[in-house]
Amino acid sequence: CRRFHHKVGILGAPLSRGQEKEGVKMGPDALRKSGLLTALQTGGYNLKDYGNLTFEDEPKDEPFGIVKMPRTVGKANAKLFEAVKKVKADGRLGVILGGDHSLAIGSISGDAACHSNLCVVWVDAHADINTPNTTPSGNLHGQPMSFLLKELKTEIAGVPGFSWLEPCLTAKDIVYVGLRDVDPGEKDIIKKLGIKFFSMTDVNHMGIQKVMEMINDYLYSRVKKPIHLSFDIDGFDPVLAPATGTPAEGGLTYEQGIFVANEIHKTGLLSAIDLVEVNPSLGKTEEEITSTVNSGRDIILKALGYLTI
Ligand code: EXY
Ligand code: MN
Ligand code: MN
Ligand code: MN
Repeated sequence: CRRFHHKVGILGAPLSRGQEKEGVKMGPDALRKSGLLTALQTGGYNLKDYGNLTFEDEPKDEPFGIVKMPRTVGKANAKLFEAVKKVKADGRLGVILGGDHSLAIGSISGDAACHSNLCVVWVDAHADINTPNTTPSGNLHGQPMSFLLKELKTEIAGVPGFSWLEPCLTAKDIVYVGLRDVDPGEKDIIKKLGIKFFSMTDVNHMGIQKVMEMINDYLYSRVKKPIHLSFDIDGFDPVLAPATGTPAEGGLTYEQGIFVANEIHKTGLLSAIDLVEVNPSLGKTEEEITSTVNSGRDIILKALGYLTI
């Protein structure tokens, strides 16, 4: 165990305009209040809190096609990109508290600016790979992957607010875990680009241990590469994590999620983690909120090796 080797940087990113439910702005503070930072301090981590970024709505942010709030989401991501670059330049493992999943555009780009060979493990019920042309909702939190992939660069050309962005990943650098609500257009893209994925059906059939072994072989067993873990709380089953904007039945159990985080910790290659889509205002009871927030907190702690022997 290398519990004490990590220098960690916490960064709140209350980005919410990638979807339409206000409460996701409260995700970072809810995660902070869960005892995340205290646990890490007590655990002996060298911790720096970079605070929460603030994001403003851009005036006259007209839709691009049906894509909503492109300038606002683009500018917020440009700010996050710079902030994550700073955390990485400080030599710290980045912990990005969301916020909706569109923040992965800035977060992963910032991480990749420091690590040109970055790979990504994306835990989610959704593939978030719609393009501005395939999106059924116009919500940018369903599209971040298409903004990050070099293969899809032409698909995102001209979206206002993103002129700063240069796609940093290729299709072979990413793996999905937990998929169960994927749009037809997304399935086509995943197939065409040959993106590796483990749906919930795969997890149920082969077991999470086998899935993580295969991810290990596929992504980083031959050449060691830094890992960005982008963890959408809706990857978990809604029984466990109901306080989120787009819940989907039949998700990961607590133990399966924690297993994923622990396996990634064990590689020693974690560079940054996003914990996104916690929306405290969508919990129907205090218990629903606590269960959602604490599950997210535990993913972060486990990915950082907290209390791991
Ligand atoms: N695929 C749907 C869309 O593009 O609108 C739903 C996306 C939900 C995205 C959530 C956060 O992962
Ligand atoms: Mn450890
Ligand atoms: Mn997502
Ligand atoms: Mn999702």
